[in-house]
Amino acid sequence: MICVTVMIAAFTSAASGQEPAMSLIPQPAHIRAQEGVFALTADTVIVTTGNTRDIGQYLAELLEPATGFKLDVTESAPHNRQGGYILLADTSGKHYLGCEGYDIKVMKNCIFINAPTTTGVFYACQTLRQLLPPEIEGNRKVENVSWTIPQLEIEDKPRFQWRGSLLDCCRHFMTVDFVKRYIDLLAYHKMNRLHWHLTEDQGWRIEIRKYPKLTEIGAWRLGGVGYLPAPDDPAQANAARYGGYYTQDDIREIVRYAESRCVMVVPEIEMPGHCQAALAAYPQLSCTGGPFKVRTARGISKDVYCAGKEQTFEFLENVLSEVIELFPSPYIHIGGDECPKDRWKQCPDCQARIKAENLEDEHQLQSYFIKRIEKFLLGKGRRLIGWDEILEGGLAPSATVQSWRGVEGAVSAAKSGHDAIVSPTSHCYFDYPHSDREKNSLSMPNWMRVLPVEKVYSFEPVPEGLTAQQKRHILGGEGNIWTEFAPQQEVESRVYPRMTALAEVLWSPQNKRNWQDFAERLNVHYQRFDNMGVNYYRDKVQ
Ligand code: TNX
Repeated sequence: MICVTVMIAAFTSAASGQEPAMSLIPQPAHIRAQEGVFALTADTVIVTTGNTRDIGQYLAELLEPATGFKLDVTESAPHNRQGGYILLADTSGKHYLGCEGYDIKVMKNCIFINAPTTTGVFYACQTLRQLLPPEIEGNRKVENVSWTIPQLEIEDKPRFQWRGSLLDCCRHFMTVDFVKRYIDLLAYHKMNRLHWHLTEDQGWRIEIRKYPKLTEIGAWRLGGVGYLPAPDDPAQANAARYGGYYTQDDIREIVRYAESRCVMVVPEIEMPGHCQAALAAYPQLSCTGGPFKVRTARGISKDVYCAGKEQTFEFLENVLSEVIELFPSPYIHIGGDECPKDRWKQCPDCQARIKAENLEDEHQLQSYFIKRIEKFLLGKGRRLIGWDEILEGGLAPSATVQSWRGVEGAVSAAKSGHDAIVSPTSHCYFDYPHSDREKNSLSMPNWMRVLPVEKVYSFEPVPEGLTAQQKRHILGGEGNIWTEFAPQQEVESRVYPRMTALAEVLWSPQNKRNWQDFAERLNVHYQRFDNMGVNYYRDKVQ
C-alpha cells in the first residue's frame, strides 16, 4: 500500500514536468540543494525557542488542513520521534541576516530555522510552505501526496526594506475579512507594508469619534456600485446607496492581524485634495461652504480643504490624533496628490494666508499646508509620507516621497537627502489592465495603459543617476491597486500575478532576476494559487 502511494506521488510530480519543491517566489538569495528529502508526517514536532511560539503555532495551523496532521508544538527537542522535528529559533548571533533574513537547513530528520528576529522566522515558514508540494495550500485534507521537503540549505534576506502595496478601500469598500486575506497574500510573498488608502472624494472609511458625520454621511454615496462612471456620465443619478466604513475596533483588529503577519499598516489620510466625502459631512472646511455630495464619478474633485481657515487644521489635527492612536506605524501617509488650485485662487481666506505667510503662489500654499501637518506629526513622533506632488513649492524637511508620476520624484527626493518609495504608473499600477484583451473587454479608459506581468518583473526600483549615498534613500516600492475599476471581487484578479512579480523584484538579489526562470516558477505558483482559491488573472489566449 505504501509503495502505491509513493508511486502515485512520484508520477504526479513527474507528469507536471516541474520540480515544484524548488519553485520558490521570491527567489532566495542563496540556495544549496542536496540529495534526499525530509518527510513531514503526523509525528513531526515543531520545536520553538525564544519568542517563536506563536509562529510555531501558526505553522502547525498552516500545515494542518491539507495534511490532516495536528503537529505538536513544544519547547523541548524530542527524543527518538519517528517524524523528526522542525526547530524554530530566533538567535541574536545571526546579525548578518538583518532584521528580516533567515536561514533554513533541511536534513533527513530535522529542519533548522534560524533568524535574528521573529520576522525572519516567519519568512522562513513562508519559504518552507513553498518547499512542500502545491497541494499544501488546500483547505481540505488531500490524500496520496507525499509531504516531502528537499534537503537543502537556504540563506536569505530582502533587497529592500519597503515592500508594499496600496489598497484603495474608498472607491470600493472591502470587508474586514477581505482585507485580512489581502494581508495573508502579501505576507505569503514576503511583502511587508499595507498602504491603506482610507479617505477619498468617493468615500471616508475610518471612524473618527470626534467627527461622527465623516462616516454617517461621508462613507455613503448614491451610486458607483460597479465601475465608477466618468464625470460626465449621468447614468448613476438616483442610484442605490452604497458604501461602508471601518469602526475603530475593526481597524485595531486589522492592525493586530497584520502584525502577526509581519505587515506594517500605513494609513493614508488624504489632504489637501481628494476629500470631497469629508466636505460632504463638514462643508465648512471648504473654500466655498458647499453643499457637497460624496462623489460617485471617478476623476478629481475641484473642491479641496480650505488652506486659509484655521478650522481646517484643527480638524485635520484632531483626525490625525485619532489615527495615530490606532496605527502604531512610524509613518503616516497624508496623500498630497492631485490637488487642483482653482478654489484657493478664488478664496479670500487662502489669499490672505498666502499674503500673511509671504508665499509666492498656490503651490507654495500647498507646501505650507504639508509642512504644517508634518510639524504636527513629528511632534507626535510620526513621519510623513506624501505623493510626489509634495515636492512642488518646497519639500517638508523630513518627508518621505512616494514617486508615482515616473521615478523623477524619487530622484529629486534622494538627491536632496529624503527617503523615497518608488511606485511609477508604468510598472506598479495594478488597476491598469493586464492585456489589450482585458482592457477592451472591461472598457477601461485609454489612460489606463496595459501592464503585463513581464513588464512588472522588469521594474528596477533604484533609478539611474544616483550616487551610492543617494541610492540608500530608496526604501523600496509598492504595487498599487486603485479601485475605480475594481470592486472587491475583482481586486485579486487585478493584483495577481503582478504582485507576485513585484515581490521578487523587491526581495530577491538583482543579479538573480531572470524572466524565463520566473515564468516557469510562476506556473507552479499558479497551482498554489489554485489550491488557495486565489482569483488570479491568466490570459488563456497567450
Ligand atoms: C492617480 S496615484 C491617483 C489615484 C487614482 C489613480 C488611478 C495617485 C497619487 N492618485 O487617485 O485612483 O491615479 O490609476
